[in-house]
Amino acid sequence: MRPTAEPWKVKTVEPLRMTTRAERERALAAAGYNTFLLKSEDVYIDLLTDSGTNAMSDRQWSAIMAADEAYAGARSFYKFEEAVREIYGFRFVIPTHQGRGAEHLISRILIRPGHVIPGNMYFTTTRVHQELQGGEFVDVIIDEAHDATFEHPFKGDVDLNKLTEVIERVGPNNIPYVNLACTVNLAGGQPVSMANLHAVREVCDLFGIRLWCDATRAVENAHFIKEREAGYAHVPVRAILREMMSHFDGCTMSAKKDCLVNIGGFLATNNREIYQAACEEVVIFEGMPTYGGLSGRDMEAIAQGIYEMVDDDYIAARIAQVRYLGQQLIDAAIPIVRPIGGHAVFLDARRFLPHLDAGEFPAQSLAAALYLDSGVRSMERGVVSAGRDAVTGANRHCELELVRLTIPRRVYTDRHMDVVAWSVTSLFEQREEVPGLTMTYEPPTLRFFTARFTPCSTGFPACALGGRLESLLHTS
Ligand code: PM9
Repeated sequence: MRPTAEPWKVKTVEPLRMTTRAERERALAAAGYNTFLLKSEDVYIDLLTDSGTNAMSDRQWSAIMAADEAYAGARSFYKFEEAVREIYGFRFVIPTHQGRGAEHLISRILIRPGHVIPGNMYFTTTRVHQELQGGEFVDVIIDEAHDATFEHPFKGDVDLNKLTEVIERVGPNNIPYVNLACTVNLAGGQPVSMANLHAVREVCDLFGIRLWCDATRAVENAHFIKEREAGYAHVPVRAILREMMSHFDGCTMSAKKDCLVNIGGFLATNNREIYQAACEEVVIFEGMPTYGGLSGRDMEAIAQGIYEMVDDDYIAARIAQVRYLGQQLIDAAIPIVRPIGGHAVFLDARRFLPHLDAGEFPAQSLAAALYLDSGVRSMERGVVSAGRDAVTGANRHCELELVRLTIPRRVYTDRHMDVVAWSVTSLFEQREEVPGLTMTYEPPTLRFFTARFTPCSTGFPACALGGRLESLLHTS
């Protein structure tokens, strides 16, 4: 097959520090076996997240130099607003410091105690803001999304029967909006089809319910529609994104992902009343409606990033790199979530470490073992991330117990992906030796960020795992 490569070249590099196995052991223990608590200088390849870890283009850096840092009405805000209007198609735009800032605003504006918010699988920050307002998230994603092995082109789709059942059970007046994420992060970066968006909109219209979008990775979703949905093969991603967004009353957005920047977010809508309410709320929690917690340079970088993200060649290369890593793991018979998603490859920790039970946090343990082996940082997306039920306090049941290898945009080369694939594969060969973990500190909310653990029983074997980063780097 004719090879393709990224439509960009490297202009600036950031040196990475190589660590020894002993250094990584110390760093991991100091971090309480939680990869979130590692220092980045102790990490070789950082696949913790694609959030705010993007490499910006020379055009974004130039735009930063031209930023207007006025407290109110800055020129940079109007550029940002224009970019969101043009590419997403929403008229009213409010910047926020990041995605959860926008989630906070929409939850405060629309959710009242007793409300139910149907959505296509939970996301950690989204659900916590819904619950803080007294709402309850209800999952209406198709069943296939909870099965890591099931191949389905649009695993982010809503099950219309589930949605209708929830609406009829609690009554449309108790549903402030339906919230759809495109793509679905915790299902493995899986997309929603245009046909499903259309059908969900019809159900919402039938019952007079608003439809809201978590547009955090909607460009990746648009690319999957282009690849997989009949009639879209020759439609530019930019047009697909606009068509997707035309189904929604508004969106929350973490610009730290699709928009190719390091910080920022926004709330955008066509609804004047919601916009007005958001203007009133944003000044309390974020800042003036023309900066919302961002500097002028942040808004400049986002505006430019918004135009770059819908370049068909760029987004195709971005998805191809994720697939490049995922395919190597499939070829090595490593259990991963299928099909390979948009922003990450997800290891299925339950099948990777079948000797550990749920109480031993297999995904957390696998993430720790991978770091020890090669300095690759990943993220648990399983029972720790799912947290506890807001009412009963019990650990939430979680079908998927995953480790996310998240690929930052325009940052790593395919050679880095080779190192990751090699490390995961060698770990798989010694998987019986990976021990479980016990939680020693649990914060009350979003526990995955700061929880601490210790190895059960014997701990991580000193020799069997690891020492590999050194041999990888010093042998040809
Ligand atoms: N996602 C991620 O690594 C950041 C940290 S984990 C809480 O995947 C969706 C679909 C997200 C997301 C963040 C947010 C919140 C909303 N929706 O991190 O506040 O994936 O900008 O966005 C993370 P912010």
